[in-house]
Amino acid sequence: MTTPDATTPSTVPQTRTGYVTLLGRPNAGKSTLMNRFVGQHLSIVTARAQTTWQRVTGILTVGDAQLVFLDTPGLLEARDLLQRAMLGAALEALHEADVVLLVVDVAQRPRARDTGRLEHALADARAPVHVAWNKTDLADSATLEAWEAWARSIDAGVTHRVSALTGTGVQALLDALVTELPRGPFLYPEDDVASEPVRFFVAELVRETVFEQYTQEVPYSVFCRVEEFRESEDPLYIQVNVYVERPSQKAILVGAGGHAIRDLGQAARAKIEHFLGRRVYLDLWVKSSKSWRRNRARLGELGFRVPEDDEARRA
Ligand SMILES: Nc1nc2c(ncn2[C@@H]2O[C@H](COP(=O)(O)OP(=O)(O)O)[C@@H](O)[C@H]2O)c(=O)[nH]1
Ligand SMILES: [Mg+2]
Repeated sequence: MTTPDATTPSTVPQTRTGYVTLLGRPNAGKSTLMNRFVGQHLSIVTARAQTTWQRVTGILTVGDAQLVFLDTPGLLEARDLLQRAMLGAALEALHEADVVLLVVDVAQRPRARDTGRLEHALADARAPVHVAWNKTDLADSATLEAWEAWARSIDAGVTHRVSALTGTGVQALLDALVTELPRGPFLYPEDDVASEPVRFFVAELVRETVFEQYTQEVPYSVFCRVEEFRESEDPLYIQVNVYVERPSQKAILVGAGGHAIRDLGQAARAKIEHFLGRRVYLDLWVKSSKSWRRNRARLGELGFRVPEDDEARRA
């Protein structure tokens, strides 16, 4: 290859850049994998399914390549309006992809219900597909072989064995993804890791902590929003409204003598301080917003986009 001289710049950029959309069933490890790629805890991770509600962007610039990862909510059966918005966000990110990265939990055996969902989504993919067999640290060879057989049967794309948790295979996967990126100028400054505002991450860290500290359906009824962010104060003052769907859940969140909300505040504050690298005063206000998961206007205010024509319901 010849080096273009300084006076006549080449019209073909030397850099590669593009969107890598992570797609898969709930709990497959999509968010863990994206965090591993970018080396930061950007997308919330919990042991429970359906915790990523909106898409989260993670940016990685290595050498001449910039990968813009889109972490998405899982491909699920959308029953309520929030789930329809979640599925809509996943399908929208699929359409923006330059490369699709299908993430599969191979600690579980393939079941028709799961593979059917994945096949349905892949039928819509216009970009090249790579498959990450994730959780190989837990998988046995018979299960892996069953998944490989499925991938061959549908001609799914190039497959990679990884563990997002331990990091095994992740570098090789990354190298393979880079080769798929189209040539073009970087979409973001080289040092950027995220595109969402800091407030988004703060609210998500509170929500992640809710998943860790409360059981059953409660975390699925909670949405968090930063209402105030006073940068000039030390410690930094942050007020977060924690919305629940019913007044009875408000009592659960606060707990007897306010113990539960105090524990939530302490644990969330520690995460936010780690994320921001400075001292924080976290002020949590619990509020009730009746059945917000089913309320189109309310979801809109909270930043969700519920598909009008319901592409999500048909999917
Ligand atoms: N053992 C193991 N657990 C994993 C791996 N990747 C993710 N997990 C766990 O699987 C659960 C779901 O992960 P998450 O990233 O939230 O999945 P998502 O719903 O696809 O975004 C969490 O408890 C993770 O710690 C992996 O490679 N190995
Ligand atoms: Mg997730």
